[in-house]
Amino acid sequence: MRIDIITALPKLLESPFSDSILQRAIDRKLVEVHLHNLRDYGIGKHKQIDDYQFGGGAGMVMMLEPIHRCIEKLQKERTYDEIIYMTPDGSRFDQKTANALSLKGNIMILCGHYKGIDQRARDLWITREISIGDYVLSGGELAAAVVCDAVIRLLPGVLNDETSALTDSFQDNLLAPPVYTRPSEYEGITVPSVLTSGNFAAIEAWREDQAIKRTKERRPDLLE
Ligand code: 6GU
Repeated sequence: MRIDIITALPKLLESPFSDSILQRAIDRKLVEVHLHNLRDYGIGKHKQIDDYQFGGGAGMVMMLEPIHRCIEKLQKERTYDEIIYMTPDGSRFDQKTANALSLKGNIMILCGHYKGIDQRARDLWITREISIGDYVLSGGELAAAVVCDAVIRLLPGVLNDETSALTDSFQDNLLAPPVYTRPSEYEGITVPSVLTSGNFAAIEAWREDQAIKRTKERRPDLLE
C-alpha cells in the first residue's frame, strides 16, 4: 500500500510515522507514506495557497490551483484508488472504513485547513470525505494520522500475533474484554481466577461474556 498525504503542515505528520508500529511497517516495506507540502505548489513568489472566501466572512479558503497542481502531479505517476479529504463534515471514520481502506493499493489524503478547501476541488477530485468525530480540529493532519494508524496496523505482517487486530475492540462490534498481567496478586487484589485456571474453553467463554457485558454497559448502540 502507498499513502500520499497532501498538507500545508507536513511537520505535524512527521513524528507519527517515525515511531513504533507505523515506522516498523514502513521499514518492512509493507506501506509507503509520502508527505507533500502544499506550499510547494503555491502560487506566485509568496507561494500562496489560501484566499478570502467569496461572499465575505471570516476565515481563509484553500485555493483550487495548488491542490490541482499537486493532485495532477501525483496522478501522472500512478492511479489512485481513493482521494480522501479530511474534514469535520465528512462521514464518521470507524473500523469498517479502516478495514475497507486497508484493502486499497494507492491512497491520496488531502488535509484541510482554515475554512476548508474550495468546494470545486471536492466536487472534482475527492472520492471520499472523512471526519474522525464530532469536534473540530485546527486541521486535518492529526485526523489523517489517526486514519493512517488505524489502516496501516491492519496490513498483513504489520502486527505480530500478540497484538493481532482480530481481537481488537470493534472488530466484531464488541468492545474488548478486560486484560491482566503479572503479578496475579498485587496488594491483596487478585485477577479473575478463570484466567489462571488453564481451562482455555472457560477463558474464551469468560472473555466473550465480559466483552458483551462491557459493550452493553458502555456502548449499547454497538449491539443494535
Ligand atoms: Cl478530518 N478535520 C478537522 N479539521 N476537524 C475534525 C476532523 C477533520 N474530524 C473531526 N474533527
